[in-house]
Amino acid sequence: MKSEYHGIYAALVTPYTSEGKVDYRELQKLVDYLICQGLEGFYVNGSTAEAFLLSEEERNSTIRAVVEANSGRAKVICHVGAISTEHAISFAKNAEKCGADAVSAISPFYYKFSEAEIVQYYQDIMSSTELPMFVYNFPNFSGFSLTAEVLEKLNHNKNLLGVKFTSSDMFLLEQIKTLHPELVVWNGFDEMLSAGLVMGADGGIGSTYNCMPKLAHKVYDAFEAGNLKEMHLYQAKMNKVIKTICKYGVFASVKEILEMDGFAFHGVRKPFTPMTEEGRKELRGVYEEIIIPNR
Ligand code: MN9
Repeated sequence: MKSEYHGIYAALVTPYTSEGKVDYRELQKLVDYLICQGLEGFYVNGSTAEAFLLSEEERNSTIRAVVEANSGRAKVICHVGAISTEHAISFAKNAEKCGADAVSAISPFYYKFSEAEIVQYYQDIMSSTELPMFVYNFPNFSGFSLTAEVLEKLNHNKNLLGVKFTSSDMFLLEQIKTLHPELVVWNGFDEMLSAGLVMGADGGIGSTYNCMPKLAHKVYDAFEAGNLKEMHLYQAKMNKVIKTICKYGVFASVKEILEMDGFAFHGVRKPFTPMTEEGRKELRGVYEEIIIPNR
């Protein structure tokens, strides 16, 4: 049976004002726009949101603004991960207070924490609220790779609901879903959405879905309809856009494309670099060639 958590979720980007402050109004406009485009939910304060470049207060206000704009229409998952368990718990409590549907957390990073320490970190966060938890597995960035055994340990907690799986290890994705069919697995690399779905993912959470929600949904719908050839075709179209997005910086590029649709986001926070003229031109090219005709 399909879980209530499925489909395409945007890992929301963070809009800024011309002074570099978080622009909550513009963020709320984005939430409304993406719901109208057919997305099933949002991942707030994730990597895509430049969460580790935001202050605690900004992260707390961001989830409040998203829940308010969403107004019960789509699902809202709040990423609460931090290097310190205490901070992560504080973000989780705030997410619960604001009315988020679930939390998610990257494993604590920078120090080489032991597996036991990482397990305890998740247990502590899960015990701090009533909200369900999606463990965020992103070995490239966090340095920690989730295993079926660690998940087994975490699964004793009633609040564990699933995994956001940002890795190209499709074997592991399949193993997780097969060993734990009750858990929800999210595909995390947008360029591999079709592969993740085929190997058992319930849906995808990603940054590029902000700027091509319809095309991403076509991949998902083709999979659901059992039309694998069509699914591959749409994935290949998406990947032409993603290739350009990756070339010029994922977050700056996604924002740049949304600006072509009328949003005002004012770039990315340092040390990320602003969009170049060359990037802007190339992104405009894929926007016109692929995004516009596929919505
Ligand atoms: O977690 C996202 N990863 C990051 C998911 O933001 C670092 C993905 O959506 C990627 O941005 C995307 C492009 O590689 O797949």
